[in-house]
Amino acid sequence: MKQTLNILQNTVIGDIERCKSLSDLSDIRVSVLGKNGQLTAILKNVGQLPPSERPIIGQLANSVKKSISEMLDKKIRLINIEEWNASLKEEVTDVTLPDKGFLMGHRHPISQTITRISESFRRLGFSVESGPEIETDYYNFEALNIPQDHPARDMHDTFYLKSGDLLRTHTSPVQIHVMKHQKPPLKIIVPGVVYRCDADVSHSPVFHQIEGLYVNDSVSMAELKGTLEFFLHDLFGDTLAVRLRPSYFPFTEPSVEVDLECPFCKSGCRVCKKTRWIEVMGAGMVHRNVFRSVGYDPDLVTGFAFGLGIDRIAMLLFNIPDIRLMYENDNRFLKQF
Ligand code: FA5
Repeated sequence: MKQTLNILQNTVIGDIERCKSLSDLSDIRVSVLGKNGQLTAILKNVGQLPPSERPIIGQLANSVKKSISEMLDKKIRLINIEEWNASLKEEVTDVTLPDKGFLMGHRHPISQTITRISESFRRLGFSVESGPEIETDYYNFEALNIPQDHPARDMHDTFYLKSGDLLRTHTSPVQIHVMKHQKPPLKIIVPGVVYRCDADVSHSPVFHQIEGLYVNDSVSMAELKGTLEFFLHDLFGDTLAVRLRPSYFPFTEPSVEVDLECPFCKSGCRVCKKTRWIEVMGAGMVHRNVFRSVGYDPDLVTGFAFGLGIDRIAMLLFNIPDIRLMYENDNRFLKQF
């Protein structure tokens, strides 16, 4: 048995040394050390030997097994290094080739528009505030001089929650949050998401507004007009005319709608619905009742507020024909910006 083991060890070690590939090494491992391998068979039969031989043969078989295993592992490492060196010699890297390019993501047109609008207002000294998207009836309506049963509530197709709260229908409630916690002078803009039960090419159930609020001791309508003209000219170029039309919002008095001369035509087109003007926002002087609801004395402070639809501005800036395109997450659309 001793001789058989010695012969097996010498033969196998010779085979391993001559081996040129990992798959041949794997074959050797299976035929010698595998479940039905030669050495495994010997080890299995050690128990059948006379008791005096068992420990000697057992020890010898285990040491043969150990040296074959070590030899196999050593040879595997050697072949791996040889293959690696050979591939390095064969594969030439041309460092002068141009790279494959880096796939950059795109900022959504709405995010780009918010940044541009915010930068414009920052230059006029406005700071950016935010507020909750889930609102109480009080902040969204009541404190803004829209009591229960006021017909203006119908203009906001509101999503109500089971709790009785609602998804804010405009960014104007943030006026109340900010005024309740800060004293004038105040000069803020509030970009944010708002919700209305409304959907067609120019109406989305989820859209974005920017609220603006300036409160001080003697703010005038002329300042409102100057501020909005500066902003719209900054965004669309100063060749386009801006006009204010009388309107109605319960939280401003007087109230106006602000129109921008159509950037796409001089005589009327599909975008301006042949009117040459595009309505871009609502605005006005803050109503005395709104000041009362936040604890300001309406005889001591005045202010203006405005609210514009960011999505509509983005449609104008980027020439996007349908508001819904901005919410469909279609990469072919988003890649263009
Ligand atoms: C308001 O929401 C007022 N809170 C704005 C305001 C603020 C007026 C402060 C005075 C003082 P209005 O409902 O008109 O107003 O909406 C303002 C703008 O949001 C609109 O001019 C329009 O550009 C945009 N808008 C309204 N509904 C939608 C909609 N469903 N999808 C996309 N944009 C919309």
